[in-house]
Amino acid sequence: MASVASMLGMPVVFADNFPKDMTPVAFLNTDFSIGLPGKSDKLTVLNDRPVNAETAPHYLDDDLTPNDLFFVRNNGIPPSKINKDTWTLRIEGESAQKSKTYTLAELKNKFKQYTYNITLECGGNGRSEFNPPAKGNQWSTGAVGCAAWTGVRLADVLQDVGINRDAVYIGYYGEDMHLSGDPKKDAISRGVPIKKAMEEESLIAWSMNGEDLPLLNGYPLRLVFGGYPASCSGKWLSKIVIRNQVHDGQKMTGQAYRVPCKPVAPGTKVADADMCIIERMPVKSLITYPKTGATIRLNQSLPIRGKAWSAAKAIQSMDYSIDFGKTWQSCILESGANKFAWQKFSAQIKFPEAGYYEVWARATDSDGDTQPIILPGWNPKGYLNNACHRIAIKVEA
Ligand SMILES: Nc1nc2c(c(=O)[nH]1)N[C@H]1C(S)=C(S)[C@@H](COP(=O)(O)O)O[C@H]1N2
Ligand SMILES: [Mo]
Repeated sequence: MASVASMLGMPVVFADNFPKDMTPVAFLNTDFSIGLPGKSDKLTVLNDRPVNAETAPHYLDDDLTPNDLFFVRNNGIPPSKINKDTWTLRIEGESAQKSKTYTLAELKNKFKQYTYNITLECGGNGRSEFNPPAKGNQWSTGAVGCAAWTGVRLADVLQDVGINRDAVYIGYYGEDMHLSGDPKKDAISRGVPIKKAMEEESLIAWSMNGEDLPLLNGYPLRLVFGGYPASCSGKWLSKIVIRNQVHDGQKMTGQAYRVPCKPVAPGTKVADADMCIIERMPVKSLITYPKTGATIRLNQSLPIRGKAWSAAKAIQSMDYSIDFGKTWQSCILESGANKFAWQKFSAQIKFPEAGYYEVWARATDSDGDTQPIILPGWNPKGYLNNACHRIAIKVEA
């Protein structure tokens, strides 16, 4: 209800009475929807407190995901009343040589600007398929998108401040509010190893596809890290700490964004000490055309299109199967704009006779990692599901 109020700019008069687990009609995809600011009503809204919305595969068919179709994963309540002229980013921490504060204008003027196409995917994307189920947003396949992000290199800014030799990690802080409304609590404060922070594609970005970031994607400033869970890409960014230990902010510790260090049987309870931080998103792909359930005639061939991505240097090959994985044919695979950009694939499929088929798609990356056909390793929080995407096709005589 706090989200409804902030988005409508008016109070929800009887907010206290609203049942906890119910979604306000205003957020449902109906004719009466006020929608999410800057977002298409084609997004599937999973939750309103905090706001979480995903993109169906057939809406990810653009080369770059349009801003209004880019998924939203909030852990708290986004800031309201943002003034980008007075917004600042502070860099400090045990392993920073000094503390420094930059305005947006200073970031833009002082450092070289870069644009990279980078795929962001929530670590919990695909969670809804795990059994026994994992608590958390029941993402289907749509907590992913690829945009052209413009900003400055995080490395350049960190170097301007000065990094001590003992630096091991960076952590971020954003201006969103903890769900409890307690200003002393952070909604989320994660980070990455210093080595990742220093990579050339690691950005502090203010622009997405040539426009200001949408409010829900972190306006006016955010981090962007490809190949890592998107939870590392801090939104509404106001502070970065250079740490001499692994950052221990909100959702860095315990079981959050961690998987068992060694595989476990489904349903196993795993002690915190045996959970390891996710530092790599797995190879994955989506068929973005046609929409599942398409019907064609036997004498037609079916064009398919999609996207593939991984934390590795590149996707090396892309295959499809129409016989439930017995045989695989290769797709045409295009190269990506840069590391961490998703890559387009396509194929023309002929079917042998009329009937029900599934098209399965499987990507293999330059590290030789490939997608599993069935659900990969169960884990308590339901992360890293990179099973092959499947669509249903009816072929009529
Ligand atoms: N400040 C802040 N940064 C954040 C979050 C958040 O709730 N607050 N969510 C994280 C998570 S879990 C994900 S998956 C990505 C989602 O980015 P998007 O909403 O722009 O798609 O942002 C990350 N950065
Ligand atoms: Mo996430």
